[in-house]
Amino acid sequence: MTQALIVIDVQNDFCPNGALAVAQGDEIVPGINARMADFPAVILTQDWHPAGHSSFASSHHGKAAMDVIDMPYGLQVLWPDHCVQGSTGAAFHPSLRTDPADIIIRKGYTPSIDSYSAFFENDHSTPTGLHGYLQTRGVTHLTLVGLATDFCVNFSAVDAARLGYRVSVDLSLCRGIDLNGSMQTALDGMAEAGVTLT
Ligand code: VGL
Ligand code: ZN
Repeated sequence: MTQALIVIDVQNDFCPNGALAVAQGDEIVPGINARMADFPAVILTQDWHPAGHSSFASSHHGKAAMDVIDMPYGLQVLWPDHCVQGSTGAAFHPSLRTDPADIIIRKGYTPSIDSYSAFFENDHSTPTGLHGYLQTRGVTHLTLVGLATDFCVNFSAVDAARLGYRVSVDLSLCRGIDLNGSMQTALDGMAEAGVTLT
């Protein structure tokens, strides 16, 4: 059994004053830093969109942030412009320790598809490569922490459980957006998928 810590999207745009700020998103940074030493493998993910990405409300005429539209791969929430490649908003929170990371997985770079999950884009079929990486390293058990609980942490945890990993989400080191009840839906969905919530 090999354990990995997967730190989801602890980036400036998801922290207070960021473009898609998650309340108290920065509070979890010291606790995440402290946990890194407990794991033989540490993986960071980074939301990494090209300018004009299709998940941005600004890319759709007449649409506003938090509107929901139908995309070829299903429903998509439209977000404020965030985590644009190379921007300060896309950078990791300045206090997050990045040196212990073995690999940084970027996602959301395909212009026409969003990617909440660290494993697959939102079409649920285009892989990010993380599964192959974990398999070749023999990782079987995952602990997920980060932002946002109800979007990227949730989608990553459910995909990981479906791929056969033993998955736990440390909710004390996550913070959520909670859009129209999305937090409860996410907690129920993770539990249903067999994710351990601690
Ligand atoms: C996320 C919305 C859009 C997240 C990323 O990291 O949870 N949410 N892009
Ligand atoms: Zn995004």
